[in-house]
Amino acid sequence: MAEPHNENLFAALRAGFPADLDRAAIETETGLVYTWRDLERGSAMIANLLASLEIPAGSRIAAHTDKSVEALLLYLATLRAGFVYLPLNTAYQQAELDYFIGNAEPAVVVCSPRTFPWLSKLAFQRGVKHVFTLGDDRSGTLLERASHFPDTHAIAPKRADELAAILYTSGTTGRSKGAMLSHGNLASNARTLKDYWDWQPGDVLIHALPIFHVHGLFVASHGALLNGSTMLWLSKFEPKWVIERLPRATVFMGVPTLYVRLLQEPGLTRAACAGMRLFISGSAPLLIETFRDWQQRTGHTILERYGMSETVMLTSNPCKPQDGDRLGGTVGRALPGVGVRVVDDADRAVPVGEIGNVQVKGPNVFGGYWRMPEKTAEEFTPDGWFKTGDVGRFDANGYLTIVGRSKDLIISGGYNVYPAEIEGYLNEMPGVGESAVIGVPHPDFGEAVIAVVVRRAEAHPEEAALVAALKGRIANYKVPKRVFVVDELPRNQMGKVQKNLLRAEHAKLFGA
Ligand code: MCA
Ligand code: AMP
Repeated sequence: MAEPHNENLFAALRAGFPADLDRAAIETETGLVYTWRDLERGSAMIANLLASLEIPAGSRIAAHTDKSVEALLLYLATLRAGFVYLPLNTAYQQAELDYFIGNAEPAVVVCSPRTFPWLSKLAFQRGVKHVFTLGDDRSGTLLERASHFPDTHAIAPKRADELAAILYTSGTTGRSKGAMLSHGNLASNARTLKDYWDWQPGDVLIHALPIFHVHGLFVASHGALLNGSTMLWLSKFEPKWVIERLPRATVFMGVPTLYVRLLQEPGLTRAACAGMRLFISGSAPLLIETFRDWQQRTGHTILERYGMSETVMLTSNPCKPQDGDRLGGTVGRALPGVGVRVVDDADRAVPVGEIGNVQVKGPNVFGGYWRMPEKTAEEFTPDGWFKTGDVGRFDANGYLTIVGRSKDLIISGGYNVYPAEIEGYLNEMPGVGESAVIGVPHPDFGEAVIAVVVRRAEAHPEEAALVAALKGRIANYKVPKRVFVVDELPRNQMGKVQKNLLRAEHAKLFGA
């Protein structure tokens, strides 16, 4: 009898590896070259180690590790062993990690040797059985232990609807929700993008994004792996490193801040970009100025696309000329197989050109939030459309423009910050009565987080002290760049804080 088809995402990615496994798969900025065979063997050894732990099916493997090729191998190993990958931003601090580990209850935590002393304690207190370390220089117990295991491994059989990864996205009420993505969600989106973005046999990707969020982990890595394309792997975004690599590459993906910073480099020229095929931007709105400046400087038109942790990619500007033009200021059309509609508050489609709520449906849309059935139910319409919380409009050609958000969300340098979470921390600080956290335009980060706090009677909370106190508690990108202490917040007749007035007041804080 024929083996049932294995819908494990790793099987799909593995099928994209080239026939010659001795070719370069990944080159790092330190000059290390990993072949496809290295990815195959390395992920097998780690998968065998995970399988040997005798942890239950569906166990979460949490990774709070610096960006490295081995961290990517851990992801691939988790998939192939059939466990659930839980990536955690390295900027997260103790209180944030305590919540994620308490909520997700991973069986395994992998952390950097640097954070091991406190993170292992926190994990063991939360009932985690296994804590391994992984440094960015191939040090640590994960690789030491894995080196004793065989370098072949039969990919665990999975159905498309089985869980592959949980990505925490901050919640509107301040508590993060774990978006549950299945093997099918990720594989279908990866295949759609391979085709729509016209990945070519000789493509080479510059991988400059972190690998603990959708953009760097899924969109970028899956694209290259599925296409058998070499990745020029950067442990962090450094504009000069990217520019040095442009002549050898064909594809680059970045959040708008990366494009803004690259434009500041004199080395960004038409000649440097002559061999490039595609520049892709997403995760936050790309300013039309950046889109135009890029066209002028490089001769290339950035392809902007739109997605979410809950849905992976939803819309994209065209790649192939026959699919149409790339229109700056828009996020393009619904990807093939993905349903996107713009509706009013009663979930009725609004006419073309009118603004409404963006809702989506498709094989890429997640199954729900981890252990939050009520929250999940709230975010879907009765007929199964997911409410993105984004507000947009379609043009007559089906191009979507995101004009705002109904969710109270700030996107700073491509990272999401939920004001309610920061307000919660501020409100607990001595001398603070209440607070309002808002996003204001910022030339580098697109939006910057700032806070307006109301002092308690007789109290004199100071900006520097509040910022310092926050720095120890939350990821640095969430810490307000400025804190203003005031006597009261503007409110409407219903008593609701008028954040729009605060945004207007501080709109020019970081320049026009
Ligand atoms: C760093 N800092 C920031 C940010 N990043 N402040 C605000 N927003 C940020 N994003 C601050 C730090 O707090 C620190 O301040 C100082 O900058 C230097 O920190 P460092 O880590 O050295 O910064 P950097 O290396 O220059 O990082 C900037 C960056 C990074 C490269 C733009 O933020 C980044 O990689 N962003 C990409 C995020 C991403 O991949 N998003 C995709 C999400 P201090 O010294 O005062 O502490 S996936 C997604 O959204 C969806 C689904 C999608 O559609 O893709
Ligand atoms: P995340 O929670 O990290 O998954 O972020 C998803 C959110 O990022 C979306 O709901 C949008 O608000 C925003 N986003 C992603 N791509 C774009 C884009 N190209 N333009 C505007 N907003 C975007």
